[in-house]
Amino acid sequence: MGYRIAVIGATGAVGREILKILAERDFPIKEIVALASPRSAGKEISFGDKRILKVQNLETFDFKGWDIALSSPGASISSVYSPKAAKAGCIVIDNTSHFRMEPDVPLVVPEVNPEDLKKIKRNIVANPNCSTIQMVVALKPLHDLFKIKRIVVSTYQATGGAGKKGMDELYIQTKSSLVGDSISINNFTKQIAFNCIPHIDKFMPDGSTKEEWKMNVETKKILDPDINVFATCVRVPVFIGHGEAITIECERPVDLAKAQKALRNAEGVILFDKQEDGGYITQIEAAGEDASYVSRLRIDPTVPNGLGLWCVSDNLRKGAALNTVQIAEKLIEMNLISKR
Ligand code: A2P
Ligand code: 11C
Repeated sequence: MGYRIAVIGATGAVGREILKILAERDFPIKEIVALASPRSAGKEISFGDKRILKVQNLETFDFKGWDIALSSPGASISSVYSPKAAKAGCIVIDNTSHFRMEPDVPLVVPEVNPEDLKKIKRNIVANPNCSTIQMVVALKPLHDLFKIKRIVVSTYQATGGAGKKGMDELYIQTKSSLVGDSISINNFTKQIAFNCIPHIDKFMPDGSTKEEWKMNVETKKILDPDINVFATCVRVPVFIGHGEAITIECERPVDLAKAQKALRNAEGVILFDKQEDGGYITQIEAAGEDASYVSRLRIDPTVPNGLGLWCVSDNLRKGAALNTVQIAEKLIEMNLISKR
């Protein structure tokens, strides 16, 4: 017994991770289908250790009778196919930026705002941006204690955030530069191998980027509309795992010991903060793991009630695929979806 699950964008970096996580967590599946572009139709991809799925063409797929679609094909494709699946009665958990800020679409991180799932109206739930997810998971316990009013964050984001093609570009450029071949730039605006690029997503009229804008508006929708976020988002030559240097200013006095205790007890967070050489978590260690890791927690004495921390997480897992699967699990747990 279980659900009929469609994975949209199954051949991509996030889609493959979704298949892996569904198998790992023994998600209750009655039937599963992998969907991608016509280019991939007929290709075989693995699901768990034992099963192979034949990829089907999203464009011609009929969602009638399917219970849940876990969707990561990019925003423009989602804008067409997520409403189509939702209209056919399938609950879509959409991983793209397309629906996130629509008022009748819940934007959910299960450890932070699961109750928002009750507001589901159009059969669509949005999964937040990866850089927002790991930050709100880490900050929720601190917000409950001290009431955050402002966040300043600088991100160190992996190329995996730009999909498989982003990781391929880092690999190819690194190899080319080590053997002295010419470097070609296709997916980023500058060379990413041995470099950092302070630009993710398109530019907005105020000079910020859409990735930075997303961190502000999504945090407001998920955690608290009164919190203001000033973000600087940077692409770094890492395959998987986003790092974030976060500073918060709070309304109430900050107590370091209370903050440590709350983070130790928080769902989805691992506090690893030895305040010694190597006593912190980096991207390499977070890759393949589920938690939002917090290290370098310390008082910021330059503002009233300030606290600084380093947060790192696997952007393809908690930042995307895992959060998507956890939303599906929460919908089931909260009886918001029924088995056919
Ligand atoms: P495909 O592999 O057939 O192009 P990533 O973010 O890693 O680049 O992955 C994007 C995912 O979205 C892939 O599975 C890709 O499938 C899928 N995709 C891209 N364009 C389309 C489309 N026009 N219709 C359906 N799926 C698409
Ligand atoms: C990146 N955060 O690292 C982006 C990827 O809004 O879903 C996810 C974009 C999004 O490039």
